[in-house]
Amino acid sequence: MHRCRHDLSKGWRLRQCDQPQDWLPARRLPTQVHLDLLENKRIPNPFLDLNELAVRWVGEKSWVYQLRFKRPMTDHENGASTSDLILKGLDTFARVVLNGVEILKADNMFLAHRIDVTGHLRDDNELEIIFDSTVLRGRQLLEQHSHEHTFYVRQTEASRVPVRSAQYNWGWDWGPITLTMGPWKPIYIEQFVSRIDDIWVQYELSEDFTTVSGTIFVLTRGKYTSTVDVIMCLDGNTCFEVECPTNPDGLAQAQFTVESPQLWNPAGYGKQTLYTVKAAILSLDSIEKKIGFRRAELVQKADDLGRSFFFRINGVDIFCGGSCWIPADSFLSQMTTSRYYDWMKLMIEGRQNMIRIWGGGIYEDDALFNACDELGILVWQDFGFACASYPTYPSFLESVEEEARQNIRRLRNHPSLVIWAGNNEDYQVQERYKLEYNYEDKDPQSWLKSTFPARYTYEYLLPKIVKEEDPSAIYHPSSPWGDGKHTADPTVGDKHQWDLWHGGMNRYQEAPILSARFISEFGMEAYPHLETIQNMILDPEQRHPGSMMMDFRNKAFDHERRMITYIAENFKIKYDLASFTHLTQIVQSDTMKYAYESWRRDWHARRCGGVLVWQLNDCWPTTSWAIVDYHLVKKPAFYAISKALQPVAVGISRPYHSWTAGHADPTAPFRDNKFDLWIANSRLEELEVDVTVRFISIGTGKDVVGSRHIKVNVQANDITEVYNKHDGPPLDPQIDQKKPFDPRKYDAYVIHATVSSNGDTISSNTCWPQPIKYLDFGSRIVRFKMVSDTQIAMTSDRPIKGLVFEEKKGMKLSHNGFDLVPGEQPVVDVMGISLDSLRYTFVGAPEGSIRVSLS
Ligand code: BMA
Repeated sequence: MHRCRHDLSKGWRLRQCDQPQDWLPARRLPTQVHLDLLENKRIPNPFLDLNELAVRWVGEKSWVYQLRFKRPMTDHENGASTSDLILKGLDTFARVVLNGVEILKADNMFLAHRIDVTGHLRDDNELEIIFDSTVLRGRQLLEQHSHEHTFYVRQTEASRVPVRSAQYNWGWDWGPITLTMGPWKPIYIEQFVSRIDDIWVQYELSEDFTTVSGTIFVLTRGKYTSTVDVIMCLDGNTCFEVECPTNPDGLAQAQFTVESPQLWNPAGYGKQTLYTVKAAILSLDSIEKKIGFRRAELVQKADDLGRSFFFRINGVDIFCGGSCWIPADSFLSQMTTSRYYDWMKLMIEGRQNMIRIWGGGIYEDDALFNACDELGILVWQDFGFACASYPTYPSFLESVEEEARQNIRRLRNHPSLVIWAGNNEDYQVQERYKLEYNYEDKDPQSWLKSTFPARYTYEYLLPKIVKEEDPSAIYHPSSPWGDGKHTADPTVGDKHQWDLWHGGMNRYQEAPILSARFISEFGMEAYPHLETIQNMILDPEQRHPGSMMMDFRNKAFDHERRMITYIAENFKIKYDLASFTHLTQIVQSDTMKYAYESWRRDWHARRCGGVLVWQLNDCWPTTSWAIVDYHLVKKPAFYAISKALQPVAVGISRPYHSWTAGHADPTAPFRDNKFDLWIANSRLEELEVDVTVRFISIGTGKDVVGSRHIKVNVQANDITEVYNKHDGPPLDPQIDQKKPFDPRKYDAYVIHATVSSNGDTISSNTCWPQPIKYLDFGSRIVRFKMVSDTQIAMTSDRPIKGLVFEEKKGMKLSHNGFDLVPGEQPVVDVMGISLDSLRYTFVGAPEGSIRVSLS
């Protein structure tokens, strides 16, 4: 009898534990309590208005899910000797009772469970799962363990810290307090005589990549498993096949060698070849998985700055331009394979090649990793700890160990997974609260006795488990982390650069001095587009900046001060919803432009190995640092990153002059005509290009001098500096310090560069004098021309800053967030909306939302 699966996803009901009669039908599994209550109209939609508050009570109750089902088939009928109940994930404190007998007590959301229920099944069965409140149980655990550990915590209450559950459920500075519960992953019964428990591969590529050799491991359970058939194939062609004996533990180890293997490469560096490995036991069971061969290295080599931190894949140094990822839904059981694929495809569309799965969420779903394998996205996965001082009492560590082993085993075949990090920002908690930490002390047992015992987890336990389960995996103790140095140290390891927005609240124009060896977080908040705002706040009276509902939905500390400061420093403030939305979005996209361009420039000599924005996505409709909102609607920042990550990208910068520091001279930025120009190239070949530089008056739109042309030999996988502190044309002659300065009469220019190769423009860029608010944007309009049913061209006879089309769910643009200059005519592909329904605005436009008029 072949292994068979009996689905238990339908027919469940649930009730509050203290309401014995009040059964409600449950959704099809997977599900969580809030979703079932919503479906039964017992709670309002937590994603609307202030409803998060109206559903908080749900998380403080206990709930029971119940299913009655017939015996799937008798052992006698199907010849199976064993029936296992599989629970892929329970959120979080759960007692599982089958026919009145407790068969499992669970307390870790990240674990899957397999229970032999052969002796428990009857003709008519009743399965009950009782979920306890995570927050109440968390508070009890705090009390129980407070004598042995101080639960320091950043972000919401400490009761999350002793609970092995996705930490963002307690609320985060971008997400609501949901405190979910329920069977968040599938549940089913498996019947078998024998089964294959797992198949995985350890391999090594020869130095020159011409041979791959290694071992395919197959773990079997049950009877008749003395041998297994093991096969590896590519596109249906078998490249390795063997019948392999198992050892007394049921483990088979098949050594293999494949000549001239096709490699798995990150997107943009070749194909993402995936081989299939299969194992079969007679006709009783078979299993197959995908595997990709690649060599991944994290290069941390001493250099004149400190130590490098960059990834080398298949011998090629890869600049990692990407994003940090949070759980894509506050109610994770709603996530589907297609939603994961849509998100990852969007990464590729935005030219991003690395995603960091942040530790306050989950060990992500197989679907996300499958998509990354297929698309060539490198994955950085944090272990599930964030922003706290975690305990190390024995039952906690046992649970952590089990969770780590299970998840490494689940994910270790994915070629996309290139690094595990111990946690998110827990060493910052150690620093903030001055917890004991002596880098020179290398005795893990002594760490356990310190006031920062979690060091044991991150520097001893997890690396040991990673080594045992996946010996070739790369492990990094934390994000951020650099050899035990202060987490803010820019010379080693990765860094979370929060002196933008948080911390020092530096201006984004200062990005060049905020560089580090690898920026694994930095960000800037922006509103989502208007449609998303309208759909999350029903009362039109509440749809304005600073309303109670707008403030409530932005969970970041001091958000209004920070946001308004960045806008006020750079733009004339307009406070109506449409204009303000636009300004927040331009602040965010300009921040991305400055950051990605200047930090990518530091790829030269590998001074900076990568930049990951905080954050790609949202878990509900909100205002946050996300560059794409909950509904997958992109903010202009998404496109700014995409442009900065073009394979060949020209960058221009002007010297930074502070304009509000004490006695700063506000005319200085306009008297300084110096500029830098460089070309970043991620291609592996040199390239000869033509560069044209124009200097265009912002007031008149005319070129103030003739353009400059230069041929440049662009270095492979490097940065080519073209101009350094180069003189642009003299600025407006009236800028003479001996005469009074009249801002109204004065004009400035944008520097515009295009790079072309064989006559095709491959990159362009516009550099504005800063701050934008000092510039006069009077009398300018944008003309739109229909090029085809789905294409629109734009022109203007004066420079335009930050033209943004309003985006909506289901609509797709090839680019958004434009700086226009006279003489250029960018064309945008538009899908999912008719061209004449498009609305837009730009900096200094008469209105915050203008309808496109086509000629
Ligand atoms: C980082 C993250 C998150 C947080 C973000 C924004 O440090 O790791 O904890 O959401 O900052 O404050």
